[in-house]
Amino acid sequence: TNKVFIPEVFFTNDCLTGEDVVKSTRVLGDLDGVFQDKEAYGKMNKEQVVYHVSSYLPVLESTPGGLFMGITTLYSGKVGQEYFMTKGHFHSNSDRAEFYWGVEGEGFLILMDERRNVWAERMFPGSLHYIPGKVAHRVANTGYQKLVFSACWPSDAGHDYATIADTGFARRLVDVNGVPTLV
Ligand code: M6P
Ligand code: ZN
Repeated sequence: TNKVFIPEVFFTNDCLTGEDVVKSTRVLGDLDGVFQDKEAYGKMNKEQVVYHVSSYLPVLESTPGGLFMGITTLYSGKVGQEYFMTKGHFHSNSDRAEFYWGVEGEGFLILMDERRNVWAERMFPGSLHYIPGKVAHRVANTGYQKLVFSACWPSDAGHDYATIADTGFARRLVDVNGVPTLV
């Protein structure tokens, strides 16, 4: 089905922009350096949409004690043998935790702790994932349809993309003879 969960929003935020819902899109060109296979990446259309995020922000960013909610739609695809995935991040306030839960489609949540241990949890409609503080997180779509997942995180968590940009994840999720495998 093509049903995507769109919440009815029962809050009015005090955000400076006056927007309750902030939508953002990441195209392939925004993910330079994210995928292993530079040659395959180089040949692909950089305008191709990899994922959309709708963020529900009832309070200002960095407010202590509040919560944010997001819905990410990650399309199916690969760069070389590596599945389309989100950029991934630690939190700027590194001890802040987060929930992810699967809504539609299938994939894996890839997690990495500060000692660079990496593991993955299968995502599917109804799967629930607790991401402890100090654990980097990214999602890969291993299916043939879009993967939709939701997230809830503290409004003072922030995104630390720099650590991942510098050193990446210690393992990658790739298609090995049709089987998603962490290598
Ligand atoms: C989830 C949340 C958001 C995040 C989004 C995309 O909705 O964790 O905070 O922005 O996924 O992930 P990323 O920021 O790593 O691209
Ligand atoms: Zn997060």
